Amino acid sequence: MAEFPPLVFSGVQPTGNLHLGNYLGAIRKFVALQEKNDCIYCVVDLHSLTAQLVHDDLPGQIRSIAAAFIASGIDPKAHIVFNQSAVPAHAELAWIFNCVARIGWMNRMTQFKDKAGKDRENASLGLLAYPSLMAADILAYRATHVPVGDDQKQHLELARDIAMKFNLDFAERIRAHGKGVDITVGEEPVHAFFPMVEPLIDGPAPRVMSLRDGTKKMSKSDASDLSRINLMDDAETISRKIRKAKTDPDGLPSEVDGLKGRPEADNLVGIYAALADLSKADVLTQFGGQQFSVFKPALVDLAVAHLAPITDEMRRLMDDTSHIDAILRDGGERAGARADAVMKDVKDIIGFLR
Ligand code: AQP
Repeated sequence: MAEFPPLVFSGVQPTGNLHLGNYLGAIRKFVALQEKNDCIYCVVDLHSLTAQLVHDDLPGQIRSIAAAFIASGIDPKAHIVFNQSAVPAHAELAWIFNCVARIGWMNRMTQFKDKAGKDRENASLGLLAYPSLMAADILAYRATHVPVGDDQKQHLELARDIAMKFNLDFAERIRAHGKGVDITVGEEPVHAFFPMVEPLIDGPAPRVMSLRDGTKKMSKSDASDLSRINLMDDAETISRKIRKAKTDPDGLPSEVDGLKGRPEADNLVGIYAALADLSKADVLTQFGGQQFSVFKPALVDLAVAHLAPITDEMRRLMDDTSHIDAILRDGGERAGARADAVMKDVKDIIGFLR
């Protein structure tokens, strides 16, 4: 049976300081995946309007995400790095997906519920439709694999639902235009135009939690800067934040089971494991029975050693914006050409004259 050619796509919003959660949940995976895959990495600036309509320095924010990608090791020549608004196909396909997706699907999204809060009537339509644009980002390239943090899992399930509904509703036309690929979904054979995207979420820290509250995810929008380690933090700041990180009075357990019901300890062990490329069990073999007064300094050293070169390179890249802008422009042109080819087929399948 034919398969969609593997293609990795993911994006990061330019909505504030990138933090360790963004890095471990997403950017570090982007870097690892580029060794063996064709990859497209996007600064999703259209999405950022759902968080805040008027930004103080959107160009600077966009450049800083691109700089983080490149400083972390993404190769913008071998792959594609660009900003979403440079490729109109994202918004165009999102409109079509708004007509495919059901309002009930959107209303069930936990991120919408969290971000809209109690005053849902006053949330923007864009915030509700965010997952539809995210599906368009991925499917405008017919991408097959999406590295993301655990918080995006539900949105990717919705992208699959949108792809499936499009495939089924337009099945005859997809066949008539000779544009489909025979795939199996569950047990069912489907002649699909859009692939069923696979989330790539695993790892020891798929959801990095706040340093102040191990039950809340580390987030750009948390009011407390002590809750997160920013990629631009210097060594002294990282050290202060980890030393102040909330913990419980017990030492570290020797087994992973002993982290149950101890979210803060679990989080710090997960961060250590992810940074050291170890499992949590390996970390506990090393530190089981030790107090946080021993573990935290080791975590500081590891985090600083890992992040300092990235921070330095980001600062260097941000000093010469023309270099970043050239990378984004070139990436936008190459992404645009690929997305336009997909959009031509989408328009033929739907029946738009072009
Ligand atoms: N705490 C996290 N742990 C693991 N992965 C995370 N990601 C975000 N937070 C964590 C992953 O980072 C990628 C880019 O995220 P984004 O900027 O596009 O959106 P977000 O999830 O809304 O990020 P934030 O920091 O949490 O922002 P706010 O505060 O605005 O909500 C995604 O792959 C995401 O999974």
